[in-house]
Amino acid sequence: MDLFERVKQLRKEGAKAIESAATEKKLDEVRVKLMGRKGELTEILHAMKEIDPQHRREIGQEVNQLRDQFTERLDVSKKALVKKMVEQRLENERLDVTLPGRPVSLGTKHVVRILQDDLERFFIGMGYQVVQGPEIESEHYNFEMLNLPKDHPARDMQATFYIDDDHLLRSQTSPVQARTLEKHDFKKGPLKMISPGKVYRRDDDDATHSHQFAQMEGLVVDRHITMGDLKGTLESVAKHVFGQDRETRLRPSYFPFTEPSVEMDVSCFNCDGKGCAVCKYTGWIEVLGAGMVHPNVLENAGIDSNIYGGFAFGLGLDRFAILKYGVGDIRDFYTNDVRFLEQFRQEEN
Ligand code: FA5
Repeated sequence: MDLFERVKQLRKEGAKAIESAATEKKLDEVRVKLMGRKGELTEILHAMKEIDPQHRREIGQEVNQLRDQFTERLDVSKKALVKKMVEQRLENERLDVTLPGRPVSLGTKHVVRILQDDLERFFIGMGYQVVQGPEIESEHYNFEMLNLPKDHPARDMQATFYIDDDHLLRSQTSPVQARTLEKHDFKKGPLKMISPGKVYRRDDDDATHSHQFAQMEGLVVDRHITMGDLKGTLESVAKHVFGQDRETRLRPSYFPFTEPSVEMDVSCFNCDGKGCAVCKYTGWIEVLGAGMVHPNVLENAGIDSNIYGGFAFGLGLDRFAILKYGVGDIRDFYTNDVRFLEQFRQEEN
């Protein structure tokens, strides 16, 4: 085929190839094929050496013209492809800002925490301060300061999780009593405090016992505090939490750090006091221990027990929650089934 024919054919084929390149990559391949160093136009230029000078000029003009033409078409095609790509991306990534947002599901407070917050407000309203104590406690505060010397048999009831010989996960919130008594300055007024928090025991877990649970300690020390003050306080707490109708009773008990000591029971929510498996067929569920602060506890903290006296109580927040909400098993508080926990959303305050 003579060179004129090749140019003519290349003009046709080149235009078609440029037109049908659907992507920028394909278009670039076409460019290289037509105009690259080893491309078809270059080949024609090389072949021009072999023809006579008169035709060479003519062909040269045609080839130049064709190169200009290809350059322009490639340019136009590239612009069109880029525009198409941008439009397509804009379309794909279109954001409808008018769509309603996805709802964020909010967690709820844990039911024991809800009760704790409620009781804190109740006691703050009666002039109590809220005090925190450590969960890893020394034997000194967990036992000794509370009138439980080493080898005292009552320690066995609370044999618990030891960290080392002198430290344990506190078995009760009562050590906060001792810590606060040591620091309190009675010249500034009486001591009225509560201390909520987690405690740990080697208890056999059942419907009303867990190896970890929450207590709220209470302590009032001043001159002339009587058992009547204790009884009135406990009854008003019980009425506040359980309403006027649920029955309560105080029963004599023993704690080394109070004398006399009592325990308060609330009538069983499950059987209304008739007796069932939840209350171990007694009709009552124990919710707190309490009593008049033992003189030794005051003296251990450097307070003259001839002048000052007081009452203390330690209530089980989980037990309160069980009774208030009719929960069949304390373990439901700790297995973290959100369906269980969400039921108390409306109690949140
Ligand atoms: C005490 O822990 C004393 N520190 C309470 C106290 C404080 C008495 C101040 C006097 C003065 P007790 O071991 O009875 O006492 O526990 C108190 C309350 O914690 C119980 O009434 C009960 O409501 C709760 N409780 C006890 N053991 C468990 C358990 N294993 N699981 C859940 N709640 C418990």
